[in-house]
This record gives sequence, structure tokens and C-alpha cells, in this order.
Amino acid sequence: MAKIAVVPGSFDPLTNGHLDIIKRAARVFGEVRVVIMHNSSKNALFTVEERLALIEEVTSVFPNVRAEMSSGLLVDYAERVGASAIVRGLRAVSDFEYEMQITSMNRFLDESIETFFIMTNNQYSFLSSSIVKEVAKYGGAISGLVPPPVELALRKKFEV
Ligand code: COD
Repeated sequence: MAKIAVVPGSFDPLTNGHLDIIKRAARVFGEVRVVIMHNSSKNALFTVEERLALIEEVTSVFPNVRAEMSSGLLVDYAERVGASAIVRGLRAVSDFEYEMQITSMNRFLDESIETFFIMTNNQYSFLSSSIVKEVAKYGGAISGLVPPPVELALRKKFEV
């Protein structure tokens, strides 16, 4: 039976750093569910529907990747779809503390689900949704940092 992995995030919006993690997870696991969830410490620029449409468009080339949105706890979603793994990306030491905290909490909530980390591709190690939004807001160049449909959506958001 194919192992299902969940790649959760806010994806506000999807960057090439996220996409690289999704692509690499899809090479290892039989099925990958990219799920947009709520992060209570972040205010979103894009609606969940907008983020989902962008992820669906960009990941449609991967036959074993599916995108969804969900509310509530990540482990409940993972149980519901029969996933045995959560995949997260790691950029720098600064990510580690946060990732360790949520991994431990998810394990406390459901110890049958294992979290795996994929180290960022060096070329994306500085990349985050926040930094891309900041650059786009002031009209800076973002091609190469986000997939083309995301670049277009960002340009539209910040159009005056
Ligand atoms: N290179 C590699 N990886 C990257 C890059 C990059 N350039 N940029 C981001 N990533 C990774 C991140 O490290 C993360 O693993 C993933 O991509 C998604 O990133 P974000 O920023 O879009 O997502 P987060 O960190 O905001 O997601 C947090 C969740 C929404 C998953 C979390 O808040 C959650 O699980 N919410 C549901 C409620 C819940 O279950 N809470 C209990 C757990 S504490």
C-alpha cells in the first residue's frame, strides 16, 4: 500500500522553496497531500481558496500530489486521510526551534504519525512567503522565487 504523506503549511503564497519540498516528498512517498491549514500566528494576504487554486495549478503536473484545505488540528486531518507521515522543510537553525515544538506537540497528540524533515535546497534557503510578499509589495523582482501563476497573483494583489 502506498504511504501517504501530508505536507502542511500556510502557503501564503506558495514559493519555489515550498514547491521543491513538495516535489522531493512526492519522489519518496506514494501519495502527497498538500494541505493548507491555519497558523494562528500569521495574518494571510491570500484567501484559502486563492492559495488552494494556486497550489492546484502548480502541482497538477505531479500525478501523486493532491492539494486540499482543512481546519482544526493537523494530526486529525492526517488520521482522516490515512497519512502516516508529515513532511516539513527546514531552512536554517532559526526554523529548528519552532519545528521541534510543533513536531513534539503533534507527536504528543498522535504518536502514530511520524514527522520527516527535508533540508532546503541551497538556492531557496533564504526564501519565505513573507519575504516574497514584502518584495512584491514594493515592486521588486520575484520571478525565480515563486512559480509564474503565483507571481501573477502577487502582482494583481499589489496593483494600485
Ligand atoms: N525551503 C524549504 N522549506 C521551506 C521554505 C524554503 N525556502 N519555505 C518554507 N518552507 C517549509 C517550512 O519550513 C514548512 O515546513 C513548510 O514549508 C510550510 O511553510 P509555511 O510557512 O507555509 O507553513 P507554516 O509553518 O505556517 O505551517 C504551520 C501549520 C499551518 C502547519 C501549523 O500552524 C498547523 O499545523 N496548524 C494547524 C493547527 C494544529 O494542528 N496545531 C498544532 C500543531 S502546533
